[in-house]
Amino acid sequence: MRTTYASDPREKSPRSAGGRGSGIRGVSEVPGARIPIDEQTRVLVLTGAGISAESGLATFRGAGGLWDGHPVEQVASPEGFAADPELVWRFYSMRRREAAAAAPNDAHRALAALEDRLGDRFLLATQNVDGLHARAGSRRVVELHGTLWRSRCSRCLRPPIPDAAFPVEPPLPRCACGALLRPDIVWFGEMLDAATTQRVDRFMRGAAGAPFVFLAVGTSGHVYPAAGYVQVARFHGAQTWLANLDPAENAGAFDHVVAGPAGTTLPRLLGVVV
Ligand code: BJW
Ligand code: ZN
Repeated sequence: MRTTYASDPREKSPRSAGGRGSGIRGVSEVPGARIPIDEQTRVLVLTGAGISAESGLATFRGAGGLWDGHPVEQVASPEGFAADPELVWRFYSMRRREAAAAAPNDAHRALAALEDRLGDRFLLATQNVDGLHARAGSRRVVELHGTLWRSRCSRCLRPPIPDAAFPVEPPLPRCACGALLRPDIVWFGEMLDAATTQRVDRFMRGAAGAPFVFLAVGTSGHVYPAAGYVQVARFHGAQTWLANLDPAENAGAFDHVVAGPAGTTLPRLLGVVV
């Protein structure tokens, strides 16, 4: 049984259909919603670009998946970097500038407030690379797709270095080995860092027997493995919630779907004051 909530608690869901007991496609009209979180509940949150939209940062698929006329895969893939490193560095320098100028919003703050309450029963896995969760005060954060604020060698295995520079034209930054530096970001076709995914896996396994909530926020459910976490969480007994502006690709896999801007829906859903 899936429940869909309108963004305003007084508003009835326009997608009402089916009713109670009608299976995964069943949608009922419920006035508002609050995620049940008690003193035993463990909460795993997955965030995507949508949570930073109210901070003024663009989402990926919002502009038709294009940046400056280039498909995202062209500027966020090892093949794209090999073909045109200057173009890729221009894209990431712009992203660094925009992220540095942005400030966390109420949705980031609501998650930090929930972590304050839950401590080690909370984990935040973000696909975002902007660093806004940490700036809002979140500490138990796993950056699945890396971060804008480090660079690493495109050839050797020297450790990543903190980097907040904005290279836009040659000479592009190079490693001591002579190869080009690149943003420490997980691009399409690249493996996620094993330590980060293991931390998420461990948290899910640790939920055995305890009440467990999985909450995805501001993510279109297109990109794996993050888009599959809802299924894994469900396997581990989680009640699953999605808080998103538009219907996500994997919305059908969630028990509860809440439509609306995260800066409004999250404080209410989590019962926190921001
Ligand atoms: C709001 C809002 C508001 C707006 N409030 N909501 C299984 C099946 C098929 C393919 C694969 C698979 N497993 C792996 C793959 C391949 C690939 C993949 O998933 N491809 C799919 C596109 C089909 N995955 C990978 O390559 C990953 N690597 C991997 O799995 O390695 C092993 C492997 C490799 C190859 C084959 C098989 C296995 C790596 C993925 C790395 C993704 N990297 C990017 C770019 C770099 C980061 C950066 O530069 O920032 O990460 S892609 C891009 O998409 C970015 C994002 O983190 C990611 C997810 O996007 P997100 O966050 O969901 O954003 P949007 O824009 O899509 O959605 C925003 C949502 O917010 C919308 O729904 C709005 O409605 C909503 N919204 N305002 C609430 N105010
Ligand atoms: Zn090197």
